[in-house]
Amino acid sequence: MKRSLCFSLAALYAALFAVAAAAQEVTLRMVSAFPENQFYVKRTVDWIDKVNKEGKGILQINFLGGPKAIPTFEVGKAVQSGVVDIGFSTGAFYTNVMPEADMLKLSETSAAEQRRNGGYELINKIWGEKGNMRYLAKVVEFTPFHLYLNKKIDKPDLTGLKIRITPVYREFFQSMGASVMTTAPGEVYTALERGVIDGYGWPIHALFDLNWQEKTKYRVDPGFYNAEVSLIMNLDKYKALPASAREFLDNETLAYEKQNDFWKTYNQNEAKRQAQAGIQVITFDPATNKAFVEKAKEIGWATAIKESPVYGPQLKKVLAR
Ligand code: 173
Repeated sequence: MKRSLCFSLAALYAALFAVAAAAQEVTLRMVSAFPENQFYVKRTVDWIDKVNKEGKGILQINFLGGPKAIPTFEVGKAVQSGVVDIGFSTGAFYTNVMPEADMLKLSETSAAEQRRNGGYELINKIWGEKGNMRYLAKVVEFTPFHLYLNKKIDKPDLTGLKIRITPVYREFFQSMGASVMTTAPGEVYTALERGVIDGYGWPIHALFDLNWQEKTKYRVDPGFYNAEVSLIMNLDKYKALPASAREFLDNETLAYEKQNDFWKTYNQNEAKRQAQAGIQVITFDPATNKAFVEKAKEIGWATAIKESPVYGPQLKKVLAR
């Protein structure tokens, strides 16, 4: 009799504990600005699975999907307003929230260095103040952008060519005479297929995810800038998290960021894959190549400082070398 009372009390406590834990468990709604068939997103969905396993009773992430849920260029606004809690995006997709969003492409210091040199705090100051966002972690870096073309050029002159862009490439490509057209990644394949564009800006990787190799003849080397893709969160929601959930989320996002060396080998393989797919490299003489990269950087910072006279120079101190 005593024994069974003891058992039933233990069971009762266990049940109460489970109820209390479940009451504390927070579920965050997340969307991706990149299409779901992109490797970035699949890798992030794997990370979410791990978070959800480890976060039982503390925190869960509910992945709602890619641009079909929220269009690419609306994800930043959705995070800012709290329509969703977390966004997986690059800054170029939410310059409609603040111009600073696109400036992280100018990073020459790594995310790890930015955690140490005050960069991470500065980013969070700006993202909080102007975007009502918490910048959780950068999960793609060490990745240059390139110009991809279907017409051959023998010098960095894009006069007469129509190039698909995002804000990442606008001023740089325009400085070479290109006429430009902004599209989300999801629209590039059709634009290439229809011959609406002669080329596009894109990182060294992830062409194959969207089958663009089928419609791409050339890649211009060298690459320039440093692709940034990150997890951003609505700041009110972040602040309202129970301390244990916030600590858990900070740890999980940091652990994800710490895997960024992954991209170094991944990118080497992607370049090989492009060669195997018949994409030819266009490159110039060493002096022209050097000037090409320097011009990208110069135009990038000039634009940043013009668009954000206070934060542009502050960001330069922690991002540039
Ligand atoms: O070209 C793009 O769509 C773009 O701006 C970008 C930025 C970071 C990673 C991938 C693409």
